[in-house]
Amino acid sequence: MTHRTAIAQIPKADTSRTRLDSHRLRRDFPLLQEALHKGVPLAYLDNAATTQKPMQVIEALHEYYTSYNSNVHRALHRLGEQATLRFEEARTKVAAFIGAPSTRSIVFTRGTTESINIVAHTLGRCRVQDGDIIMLTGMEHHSNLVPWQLLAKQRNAKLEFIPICEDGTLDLDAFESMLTERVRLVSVTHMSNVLGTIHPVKRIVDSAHRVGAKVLIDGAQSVPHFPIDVESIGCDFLAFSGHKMAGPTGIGVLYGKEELLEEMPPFMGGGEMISKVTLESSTWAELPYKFEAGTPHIAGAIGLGAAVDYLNALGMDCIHQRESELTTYALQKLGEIRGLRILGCAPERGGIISFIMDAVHPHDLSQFVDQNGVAIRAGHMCCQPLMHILGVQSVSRASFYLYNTEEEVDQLIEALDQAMRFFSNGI
Ligand code: 7TS
Repeated sequence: MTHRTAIAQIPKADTSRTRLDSHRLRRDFPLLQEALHKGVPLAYLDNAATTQKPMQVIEALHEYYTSYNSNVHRALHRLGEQATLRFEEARTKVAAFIGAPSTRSIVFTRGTTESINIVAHTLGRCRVQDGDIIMLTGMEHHSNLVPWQLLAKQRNAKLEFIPICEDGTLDLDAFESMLTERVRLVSVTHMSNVLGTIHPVKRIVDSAHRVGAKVLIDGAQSVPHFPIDVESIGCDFLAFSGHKMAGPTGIGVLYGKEELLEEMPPFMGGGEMISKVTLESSTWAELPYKFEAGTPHIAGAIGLGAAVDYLNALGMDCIHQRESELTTYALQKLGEIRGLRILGCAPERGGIISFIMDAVHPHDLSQFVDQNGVAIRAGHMCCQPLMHILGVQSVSRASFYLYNTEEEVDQLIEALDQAMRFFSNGI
């Protein structure tokens, strides 16, 4: 049996930390080479929903299934050993990527949603009591709201919300004045998937810790786009998804401080998460396996490891810088369209821009620009409470990743112009 060791060419590290060449990087992404709609090139601007995958990731998945497909942590044969090795290597890469002190604090999950649910079901059960407070914001994705609603109902706890300022930032002075010893948990998004606001999570963590609250950061929109170091942020938990960072769907991560993961009961019972089982009771496996019942998404984890390699080789700071440039360009161009309103104008923001156009419903707009090869998202973005706060039913959203270009922004602007003309004349 032979194994290819170099699964795909890893992009060269950009040691000079100069500007990323998005045009060149696009060649790594097969789907971006496709032309949709009668030869019109695809401008994929729905990266907050999911990103495209580079060949390096696709080949890692292919190699697993064709060269060493096997279950992990059980087989003594060579295939099983290789699968286990690659699976655990991926965990090590993920730990290093977010600055986690140990692989024991990295739990593989299905994604951000599952990661948050694990904490709500386990830490929630241990720590949240009658009358306690769980603090969120009004701009959370439903994934970081509904699990806490369920927990609050079960434990007779209260949800409170950090107020949002006009510009889309959080009112942190108000937050600090709301903190009491009843606040058991604070769970906030690092970057809003609607407004693009990047929140100062370190300040939030430090303030919450002063009253003994634990903090979960929803990193679904931050981990893929800029460098994150959990030790310097000091958060207790970080949740994120592989598919938003050039990795496969169905794999995600829960980072947790070891002492908290130790304290928490298991989320699901089954194989792999136990140490000893009798007919009456069981003891639990070591971290992180206590939280990984059943056969995990082996290919997904290995693919995520390949995605981490890919992003590291480009440099997360370079990715952030490139996306900031593109966002500035897009904000300026969109700002020039009459009858278009951009939602949120926080000084610290990432590559997500939501907007509404006077003359066009977001759903119609999304379908119209799709005819011009432009993929944007329309709807409530799984943030219905934020829509209510903003006084809108739904929005249109363009969101960027490392392979997007100024030309694609121009394609969007041209399509929006055409839509504006079409719908103002046509209605
Ligand atoms: N949290 C945030 C901030 C998100 O943006 C999303 C997904 C999730 C949690 C859930 O992630 P999942 O991988 O578990 O589904 N956001 C979006 C979006 O904005 N458009 O589609 C999915």
